[in-house]
Amino acid sequence: MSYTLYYWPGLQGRGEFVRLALEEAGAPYVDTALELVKNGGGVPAIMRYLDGGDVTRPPFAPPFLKSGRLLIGQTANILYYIGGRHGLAPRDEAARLWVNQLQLTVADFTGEGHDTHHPIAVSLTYSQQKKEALRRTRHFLDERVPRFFDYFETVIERNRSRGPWMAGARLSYADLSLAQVLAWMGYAFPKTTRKALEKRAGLARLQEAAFTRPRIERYLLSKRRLAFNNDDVFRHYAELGE
Ligand SMILES: N[C@@H](CCC(=O)N[C@@H](CS)C(=O)NCC(=O)O)C(=O)O
Repeated sequence: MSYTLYYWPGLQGRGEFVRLALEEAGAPYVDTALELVKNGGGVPAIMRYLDGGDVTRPPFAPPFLKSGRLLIGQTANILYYIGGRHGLAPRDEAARLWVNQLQLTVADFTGEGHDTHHPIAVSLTYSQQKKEALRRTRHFLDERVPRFFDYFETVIERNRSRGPWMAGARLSYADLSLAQVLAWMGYAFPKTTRKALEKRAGLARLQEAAFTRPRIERYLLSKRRLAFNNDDVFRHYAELGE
């Protein structure tokens, strides 16, 4: 069965966490961000579900995924669903919850990364909150990045399977999401990220192992993978110090 992924066109965004899982699974999917409006894609495809008065379980925001009659929102929830169906999550409940917990922690970090350039309001532009963005970024890089990165490094170290992953001996969707976040960080804050990864071999190894998986590598080199850009969740602004 083919899935339909709904996400904003022109950026990787949180939709990328879902794309990476679908790509690794080799699951067929339609990405509405890549479809023309006249073919049912683009922003109208999303608005139909956000605003449609007939949608009984409306999502709050993209990404959301259609699978048959199911309409699933919230990235971690979507991944929980895909992971279970495509071998990207462990089978037993405790381990599945653990992977979900890791995914939610990746989501927390992603939110904090976003708030470096939009610390006051998403309705304001970056240039309307530049001063606050600079202040927020300093705290993010000095305090939050080491805290989150140390946490994930510890998780990898304590994984008894001793492989590159966070949970057990097999890759999970949370590993793919962490690799994505590290890639975003490398774009947004290259100096901090380079230094941070030099000190945390587990994180560097996980990213390398995830992004060199054959299907992922093929995807990253394809046209479907959009370039990093400053409409995205993580952005590069030189004046924020890097
Ligand atoms: N917690 C949600 C957050 C979704 C989210 O913030 N989506 C963004 C794009 S990446 C959006 O369109 N937000 C619109 C809004 O918050 O009003 C998730 O992880 O999926």
